[in-house]
Amino acid sequence: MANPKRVLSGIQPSGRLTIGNYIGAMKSYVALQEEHDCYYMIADLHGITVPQDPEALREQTEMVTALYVAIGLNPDKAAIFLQSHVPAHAELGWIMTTLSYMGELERMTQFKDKSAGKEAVGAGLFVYPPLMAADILLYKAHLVPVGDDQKQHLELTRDLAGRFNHRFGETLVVPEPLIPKLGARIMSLDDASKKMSKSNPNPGSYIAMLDSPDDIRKKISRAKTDLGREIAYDPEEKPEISNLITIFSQCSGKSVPDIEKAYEGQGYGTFKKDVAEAVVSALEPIQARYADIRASGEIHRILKDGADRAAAVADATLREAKQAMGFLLPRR
Ligand code: AQP
Repeated sequence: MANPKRVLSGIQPSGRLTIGNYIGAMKSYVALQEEHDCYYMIADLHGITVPQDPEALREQTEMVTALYVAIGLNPDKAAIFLQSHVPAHAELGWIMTTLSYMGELERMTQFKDKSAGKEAVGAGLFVYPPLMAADILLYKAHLVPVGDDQKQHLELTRDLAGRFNHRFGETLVVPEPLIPKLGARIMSLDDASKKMSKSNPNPGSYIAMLDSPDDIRKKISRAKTDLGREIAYDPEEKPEISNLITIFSQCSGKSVPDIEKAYEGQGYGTFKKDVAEAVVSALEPIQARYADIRASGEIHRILKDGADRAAAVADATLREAKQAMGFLLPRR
């Protein structure tokens, strides 16, 4: 490793993962594991900040774990683990909550979006960002690969790390977000003003990584399109087509200008068919590997090994942080 950095990221098992999760975050996970010391968690403690059916939570947790491996993560290189298997997350999460201000948490757009129009809003949703800060800070992560929607939470994490260090002495690392240049915010297929999201009640709004080829074709053929017929990348004027161009580019490896050139003078029909085929081709090998991993029964061993490696790092940071704050530590 030339200049290895510590990397931490995670995904909530709150639904079926979408190509938004894949393009915005997971593709970077794989690229980073070759050069860096990577920790990728399944954020189950975050998942329960909105109500989850216990059976569904178990299934989705296994599904996310198997998808991590299916996209190409190597458990011998990157630690793959459940957030709930490393208790230090909850403990540093509480500490970060005590360092957070109500005003800054009230300004979080994810909290505002997820609580909008709800009569009863769980307190867990409100304190989600300090728990996310703890996830990252426990590993002294330098880099956090995330989609654009997590930028604000990363800013808060940086503020909390700085606040901690200022009050208690240099202990935590201030992390940097790693956000892809293209595909940082894949939008809903039915409304390009909203991001594609796995917990959207309309399955037509997203493409799940495990959708069948036929479902993918149907969903893309029904995806909303802008007025006109020009295939041009212009997120302001043509948000729906620009979203499809982004998906096409990220799934095929073709550049945006090459795609625009190839479809000059053609209508949306042919373009949409080709987008669908690119998505199907990108997901097919992942789906095949996914089936093998689920059948192998390897998931629990991978998670055990990952949690052991993660806990060794996380427990040491937690101990350091508590010592700096003045907690009496148990004698070893
Ligand atoms: N539409 C998206 N485009 C690009 N990146 C995305 N991510 C999520 N949606 C998109 C990125 O995926 C990672 C994991 O996200 P998460 O599961 O922790 O929660 P989220 O950001 O709230 O994603 P979802 O799919 O919308 O989940 P739900 O519906 O459960 O809230 C993050 O890096 C995120 O940026």
